[in-house]
Amino acid sequence: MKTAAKVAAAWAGSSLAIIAGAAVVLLYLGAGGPDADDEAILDLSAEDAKKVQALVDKKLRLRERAREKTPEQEARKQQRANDLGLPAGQLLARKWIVLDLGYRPTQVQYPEIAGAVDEARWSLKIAFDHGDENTKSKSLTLTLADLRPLAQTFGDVTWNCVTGWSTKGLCFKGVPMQELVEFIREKATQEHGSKVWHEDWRWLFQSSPEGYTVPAYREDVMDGGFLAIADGNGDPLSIEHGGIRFVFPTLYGWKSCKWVSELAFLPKYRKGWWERVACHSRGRVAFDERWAKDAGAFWTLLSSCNMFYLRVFGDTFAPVMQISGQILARIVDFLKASLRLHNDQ
Ligand SMILES: Nc1nc2c(c(=O)[nH]1)N[C@H]1C(S)=C(S)[C@@H](COP(=O)(O)O)O[C@H]1N2
Ligand SMILES: [Mo]
Repeated sequence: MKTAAKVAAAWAGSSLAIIAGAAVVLLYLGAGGPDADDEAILDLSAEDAKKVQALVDKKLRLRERAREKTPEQEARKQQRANDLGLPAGQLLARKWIVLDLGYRPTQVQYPEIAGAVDEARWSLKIAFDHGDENTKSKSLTLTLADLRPLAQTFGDVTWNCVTGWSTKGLCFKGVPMQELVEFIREKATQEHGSKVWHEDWRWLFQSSPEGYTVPAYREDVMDGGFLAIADGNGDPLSIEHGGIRFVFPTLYGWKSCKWVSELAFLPKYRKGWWERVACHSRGRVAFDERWAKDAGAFWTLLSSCNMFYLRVFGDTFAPVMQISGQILARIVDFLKASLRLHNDQ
């Protein structure tokens, strides 16, 4: 097939998937709305009630069976991944794909990184507000001058996106999480005394100026994670790949915030952009932690479409995925706003 025909076919297919997907999201969000009828009152004879119960049981059994994978299916999935040296359920993309909501930090919101990171003006805010008097509006600002002396080289990182593509062999210069946290702890104590830093933080909550937010669990980010300040050669990362951004190799890509501008170290879980509609709280690659429990079916369907296209069209599919993803992000944003369901907290 000619490339143009392939792209057109991929487009048509993914548009359909998105429209179907949006309908399902709408249903899913709508069904969880405040006026869902939880306990319908039925007036059935004992015999009819039995029949209904039998039907329901049968449906439930069918659903269970559809969910279970046979050991052979599991093994095949694992084997396919092993052949590529990738985690289960991932396919190799030759290039490091740029993937985000399509909202880029603008000149107005974030002059430091519009176009390219203005390294002299870049800063990262650490917010310590824990809702008490000691920490109220207390914060800290880190600059690149703070971070550069702490940077190390990270070679051969594999990038795993939750939608099923992976890239191998990425290299970075970055500040290891341990060093970053220790630096923040010391600087916070120096500037604000001992009460702002909570030793027992559990979640790293990352935000960027265009509105992306994402929580990542302490143990996971400490497991080889780092704040990337340059590529392996020491050149700045492109703005498309997030300029100065987090990289958490044990987690799926959505946990690593691009253009990160603010951090909070939280004692309790708080959902971010994707966790509100689709994604798992932890997101560990080794445990296949992709989707939130009740949203799994829809997103599994959508990412299967994605995998299908990736398998058939290879990297030709990347721009289609990017644009479809951006359209999907707009739909989700619209639904979030209009249904006002699923609060951030
Ligand atoms: N600010 C921001 N960070 C983000 C995203 C985003 O949309 N906005 N997308 C996430 C997702 S889903 C992935 S896979 C990676 C993609 O990073 P890349 O574009 O450098 O491949 O960034 C993550 N971080
Ligand atoms: Mo992703």
